[in-house]
Amino acid sequence: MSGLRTLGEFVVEKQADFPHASGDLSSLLASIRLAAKIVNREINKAGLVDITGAVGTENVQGEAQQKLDLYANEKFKAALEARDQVCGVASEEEDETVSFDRDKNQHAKYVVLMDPLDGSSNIDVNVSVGTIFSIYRRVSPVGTPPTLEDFLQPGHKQVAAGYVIYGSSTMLVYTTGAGVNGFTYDPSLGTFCLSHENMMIPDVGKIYSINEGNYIRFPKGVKKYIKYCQENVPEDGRPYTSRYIGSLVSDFHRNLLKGGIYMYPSTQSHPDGKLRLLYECNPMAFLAEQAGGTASDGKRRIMDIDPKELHERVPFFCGSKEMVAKVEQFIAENPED
Ligand code: P6P
Repeated sequence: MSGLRTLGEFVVEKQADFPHASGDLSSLLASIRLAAKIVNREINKAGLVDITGAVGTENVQGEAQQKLDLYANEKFKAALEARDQVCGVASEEEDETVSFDRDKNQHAKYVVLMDPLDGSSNIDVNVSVGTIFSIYRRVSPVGTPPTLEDFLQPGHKQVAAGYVIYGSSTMLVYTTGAGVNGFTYDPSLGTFCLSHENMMIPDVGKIYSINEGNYIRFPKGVKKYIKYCQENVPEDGRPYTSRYIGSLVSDFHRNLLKGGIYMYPSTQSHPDGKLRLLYECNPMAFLAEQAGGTASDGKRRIMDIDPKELHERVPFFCGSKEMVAKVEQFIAENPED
């Protein structure tokens, strides 16, 4: 176990790896760290105070908004706006992009896209949920309001990405393109401490994560991959196992540690898949690739997809590279009619 190193110290240390780094990204990550602590505090007492449950409104996806969805959205927006590094955000909870209007924000060079509280329908049943974030350099001129083009960038342009998982312990896992590192929150210190240095996902695993309730509506290749997992026992004699929490961050985090594949294919109700390209799939794809894994839509590398719309969805296959390659092979061999 490496000596006690906090997230703040680690980010500054790693900043030195970028000779031209001005410290802006470090400060941006510090604002995400702060918001994560605030949201963590509320989630940990959800159920004791009137902050669980739906608010009776829907987001742009037509999904019931949970009180904590909106709480998390406001806290992350406020933390990002309070500093000088971000000119605007896009969020699952916002129909349009949000431009930060103060002069210091319009001179900022980054935009952030986020799912402030992914899996929030699980909160009332005390299942882990998460925040997902994705950071880009703006492409519009500094000193002006951000434009939609600042947000519609392919995933390979990401400067940084990560998630917070509010689970049995709260962790912040992120990458700036130099590997993946995980920090566990110590509430007694109010600090994230390095607990998982240079995280790597095994090339192959035994876990497949998919909502098999949609089985009859899956593409043929996906059905064949599921049957392959169920009928084949790998050489080590240990069979595959199905694990699906219904919270992307939780399923991804477990697969990152143990090896595995997360799949959300196209279904009848979601012909383009359910997950959003910009603030769910791209950040998780960046993390997966930085940890030695892969992420595709079944055919294309997720991070090569050119976004057309802010909330566009894509089918998502992400995790251990040999497992993603296998399902891609089945999809290629079994084209839809
Ligand atoms: P389903 C949560 O709403 C989410 O976006 C992911 O976190 C999760 O993996 C998926 O949707 C669950 O969707 O259709 O299986 O309930």
